[in-house]
Amino acid sequence: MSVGKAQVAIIMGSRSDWPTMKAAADSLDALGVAYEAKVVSAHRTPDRMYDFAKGAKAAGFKVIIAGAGGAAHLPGMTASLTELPVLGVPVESKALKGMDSLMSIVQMPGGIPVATLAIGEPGAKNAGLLAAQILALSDEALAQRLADFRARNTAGVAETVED
Ligand code: RP5
Repeated sequence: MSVGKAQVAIIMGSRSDWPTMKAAADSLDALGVAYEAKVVSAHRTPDRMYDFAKGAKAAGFKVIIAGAGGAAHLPGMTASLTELPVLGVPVESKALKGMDSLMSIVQMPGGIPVATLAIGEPGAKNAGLLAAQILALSDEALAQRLADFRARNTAGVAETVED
């Protein structure tokens, strides 16, 4: 975990979501953004979810990344309890391969937005990057690290198909 005061909270419905959500943490680590990761379940620990979401802004968080699978209420419920931006990551479920998670998170009725990413690890990775981009709007050093990160990505793409 990055040192410093966490500006990003990564919450997830179960410990079983961590192998997916770790990709968000890895993105933030790569960009030197401090985060805090915790398990907060909308249906198993509703009081913890309420307390976390209500206190998130005062705790100094600027962005919340929320991952959940199945009937994935966590991102939407969290978004309903805070004005901080919530980035939702649909965790891949066994039964429906994450389509249930995706539809649960993306189909928010108008009024309470959740910015929904792709299913699984790519979504978690991008959630970390998107959180960093949001923070970079008011952090020039981070904006530069993001620009360097993208430049490295670009430089790593070969144009030829063979070595
Ligand atoms: C959701 O149920 C979690 O977000 C997780 O993706 C899914 C399964 O949870 P476990 O049964 O593995 O704890 O609440």
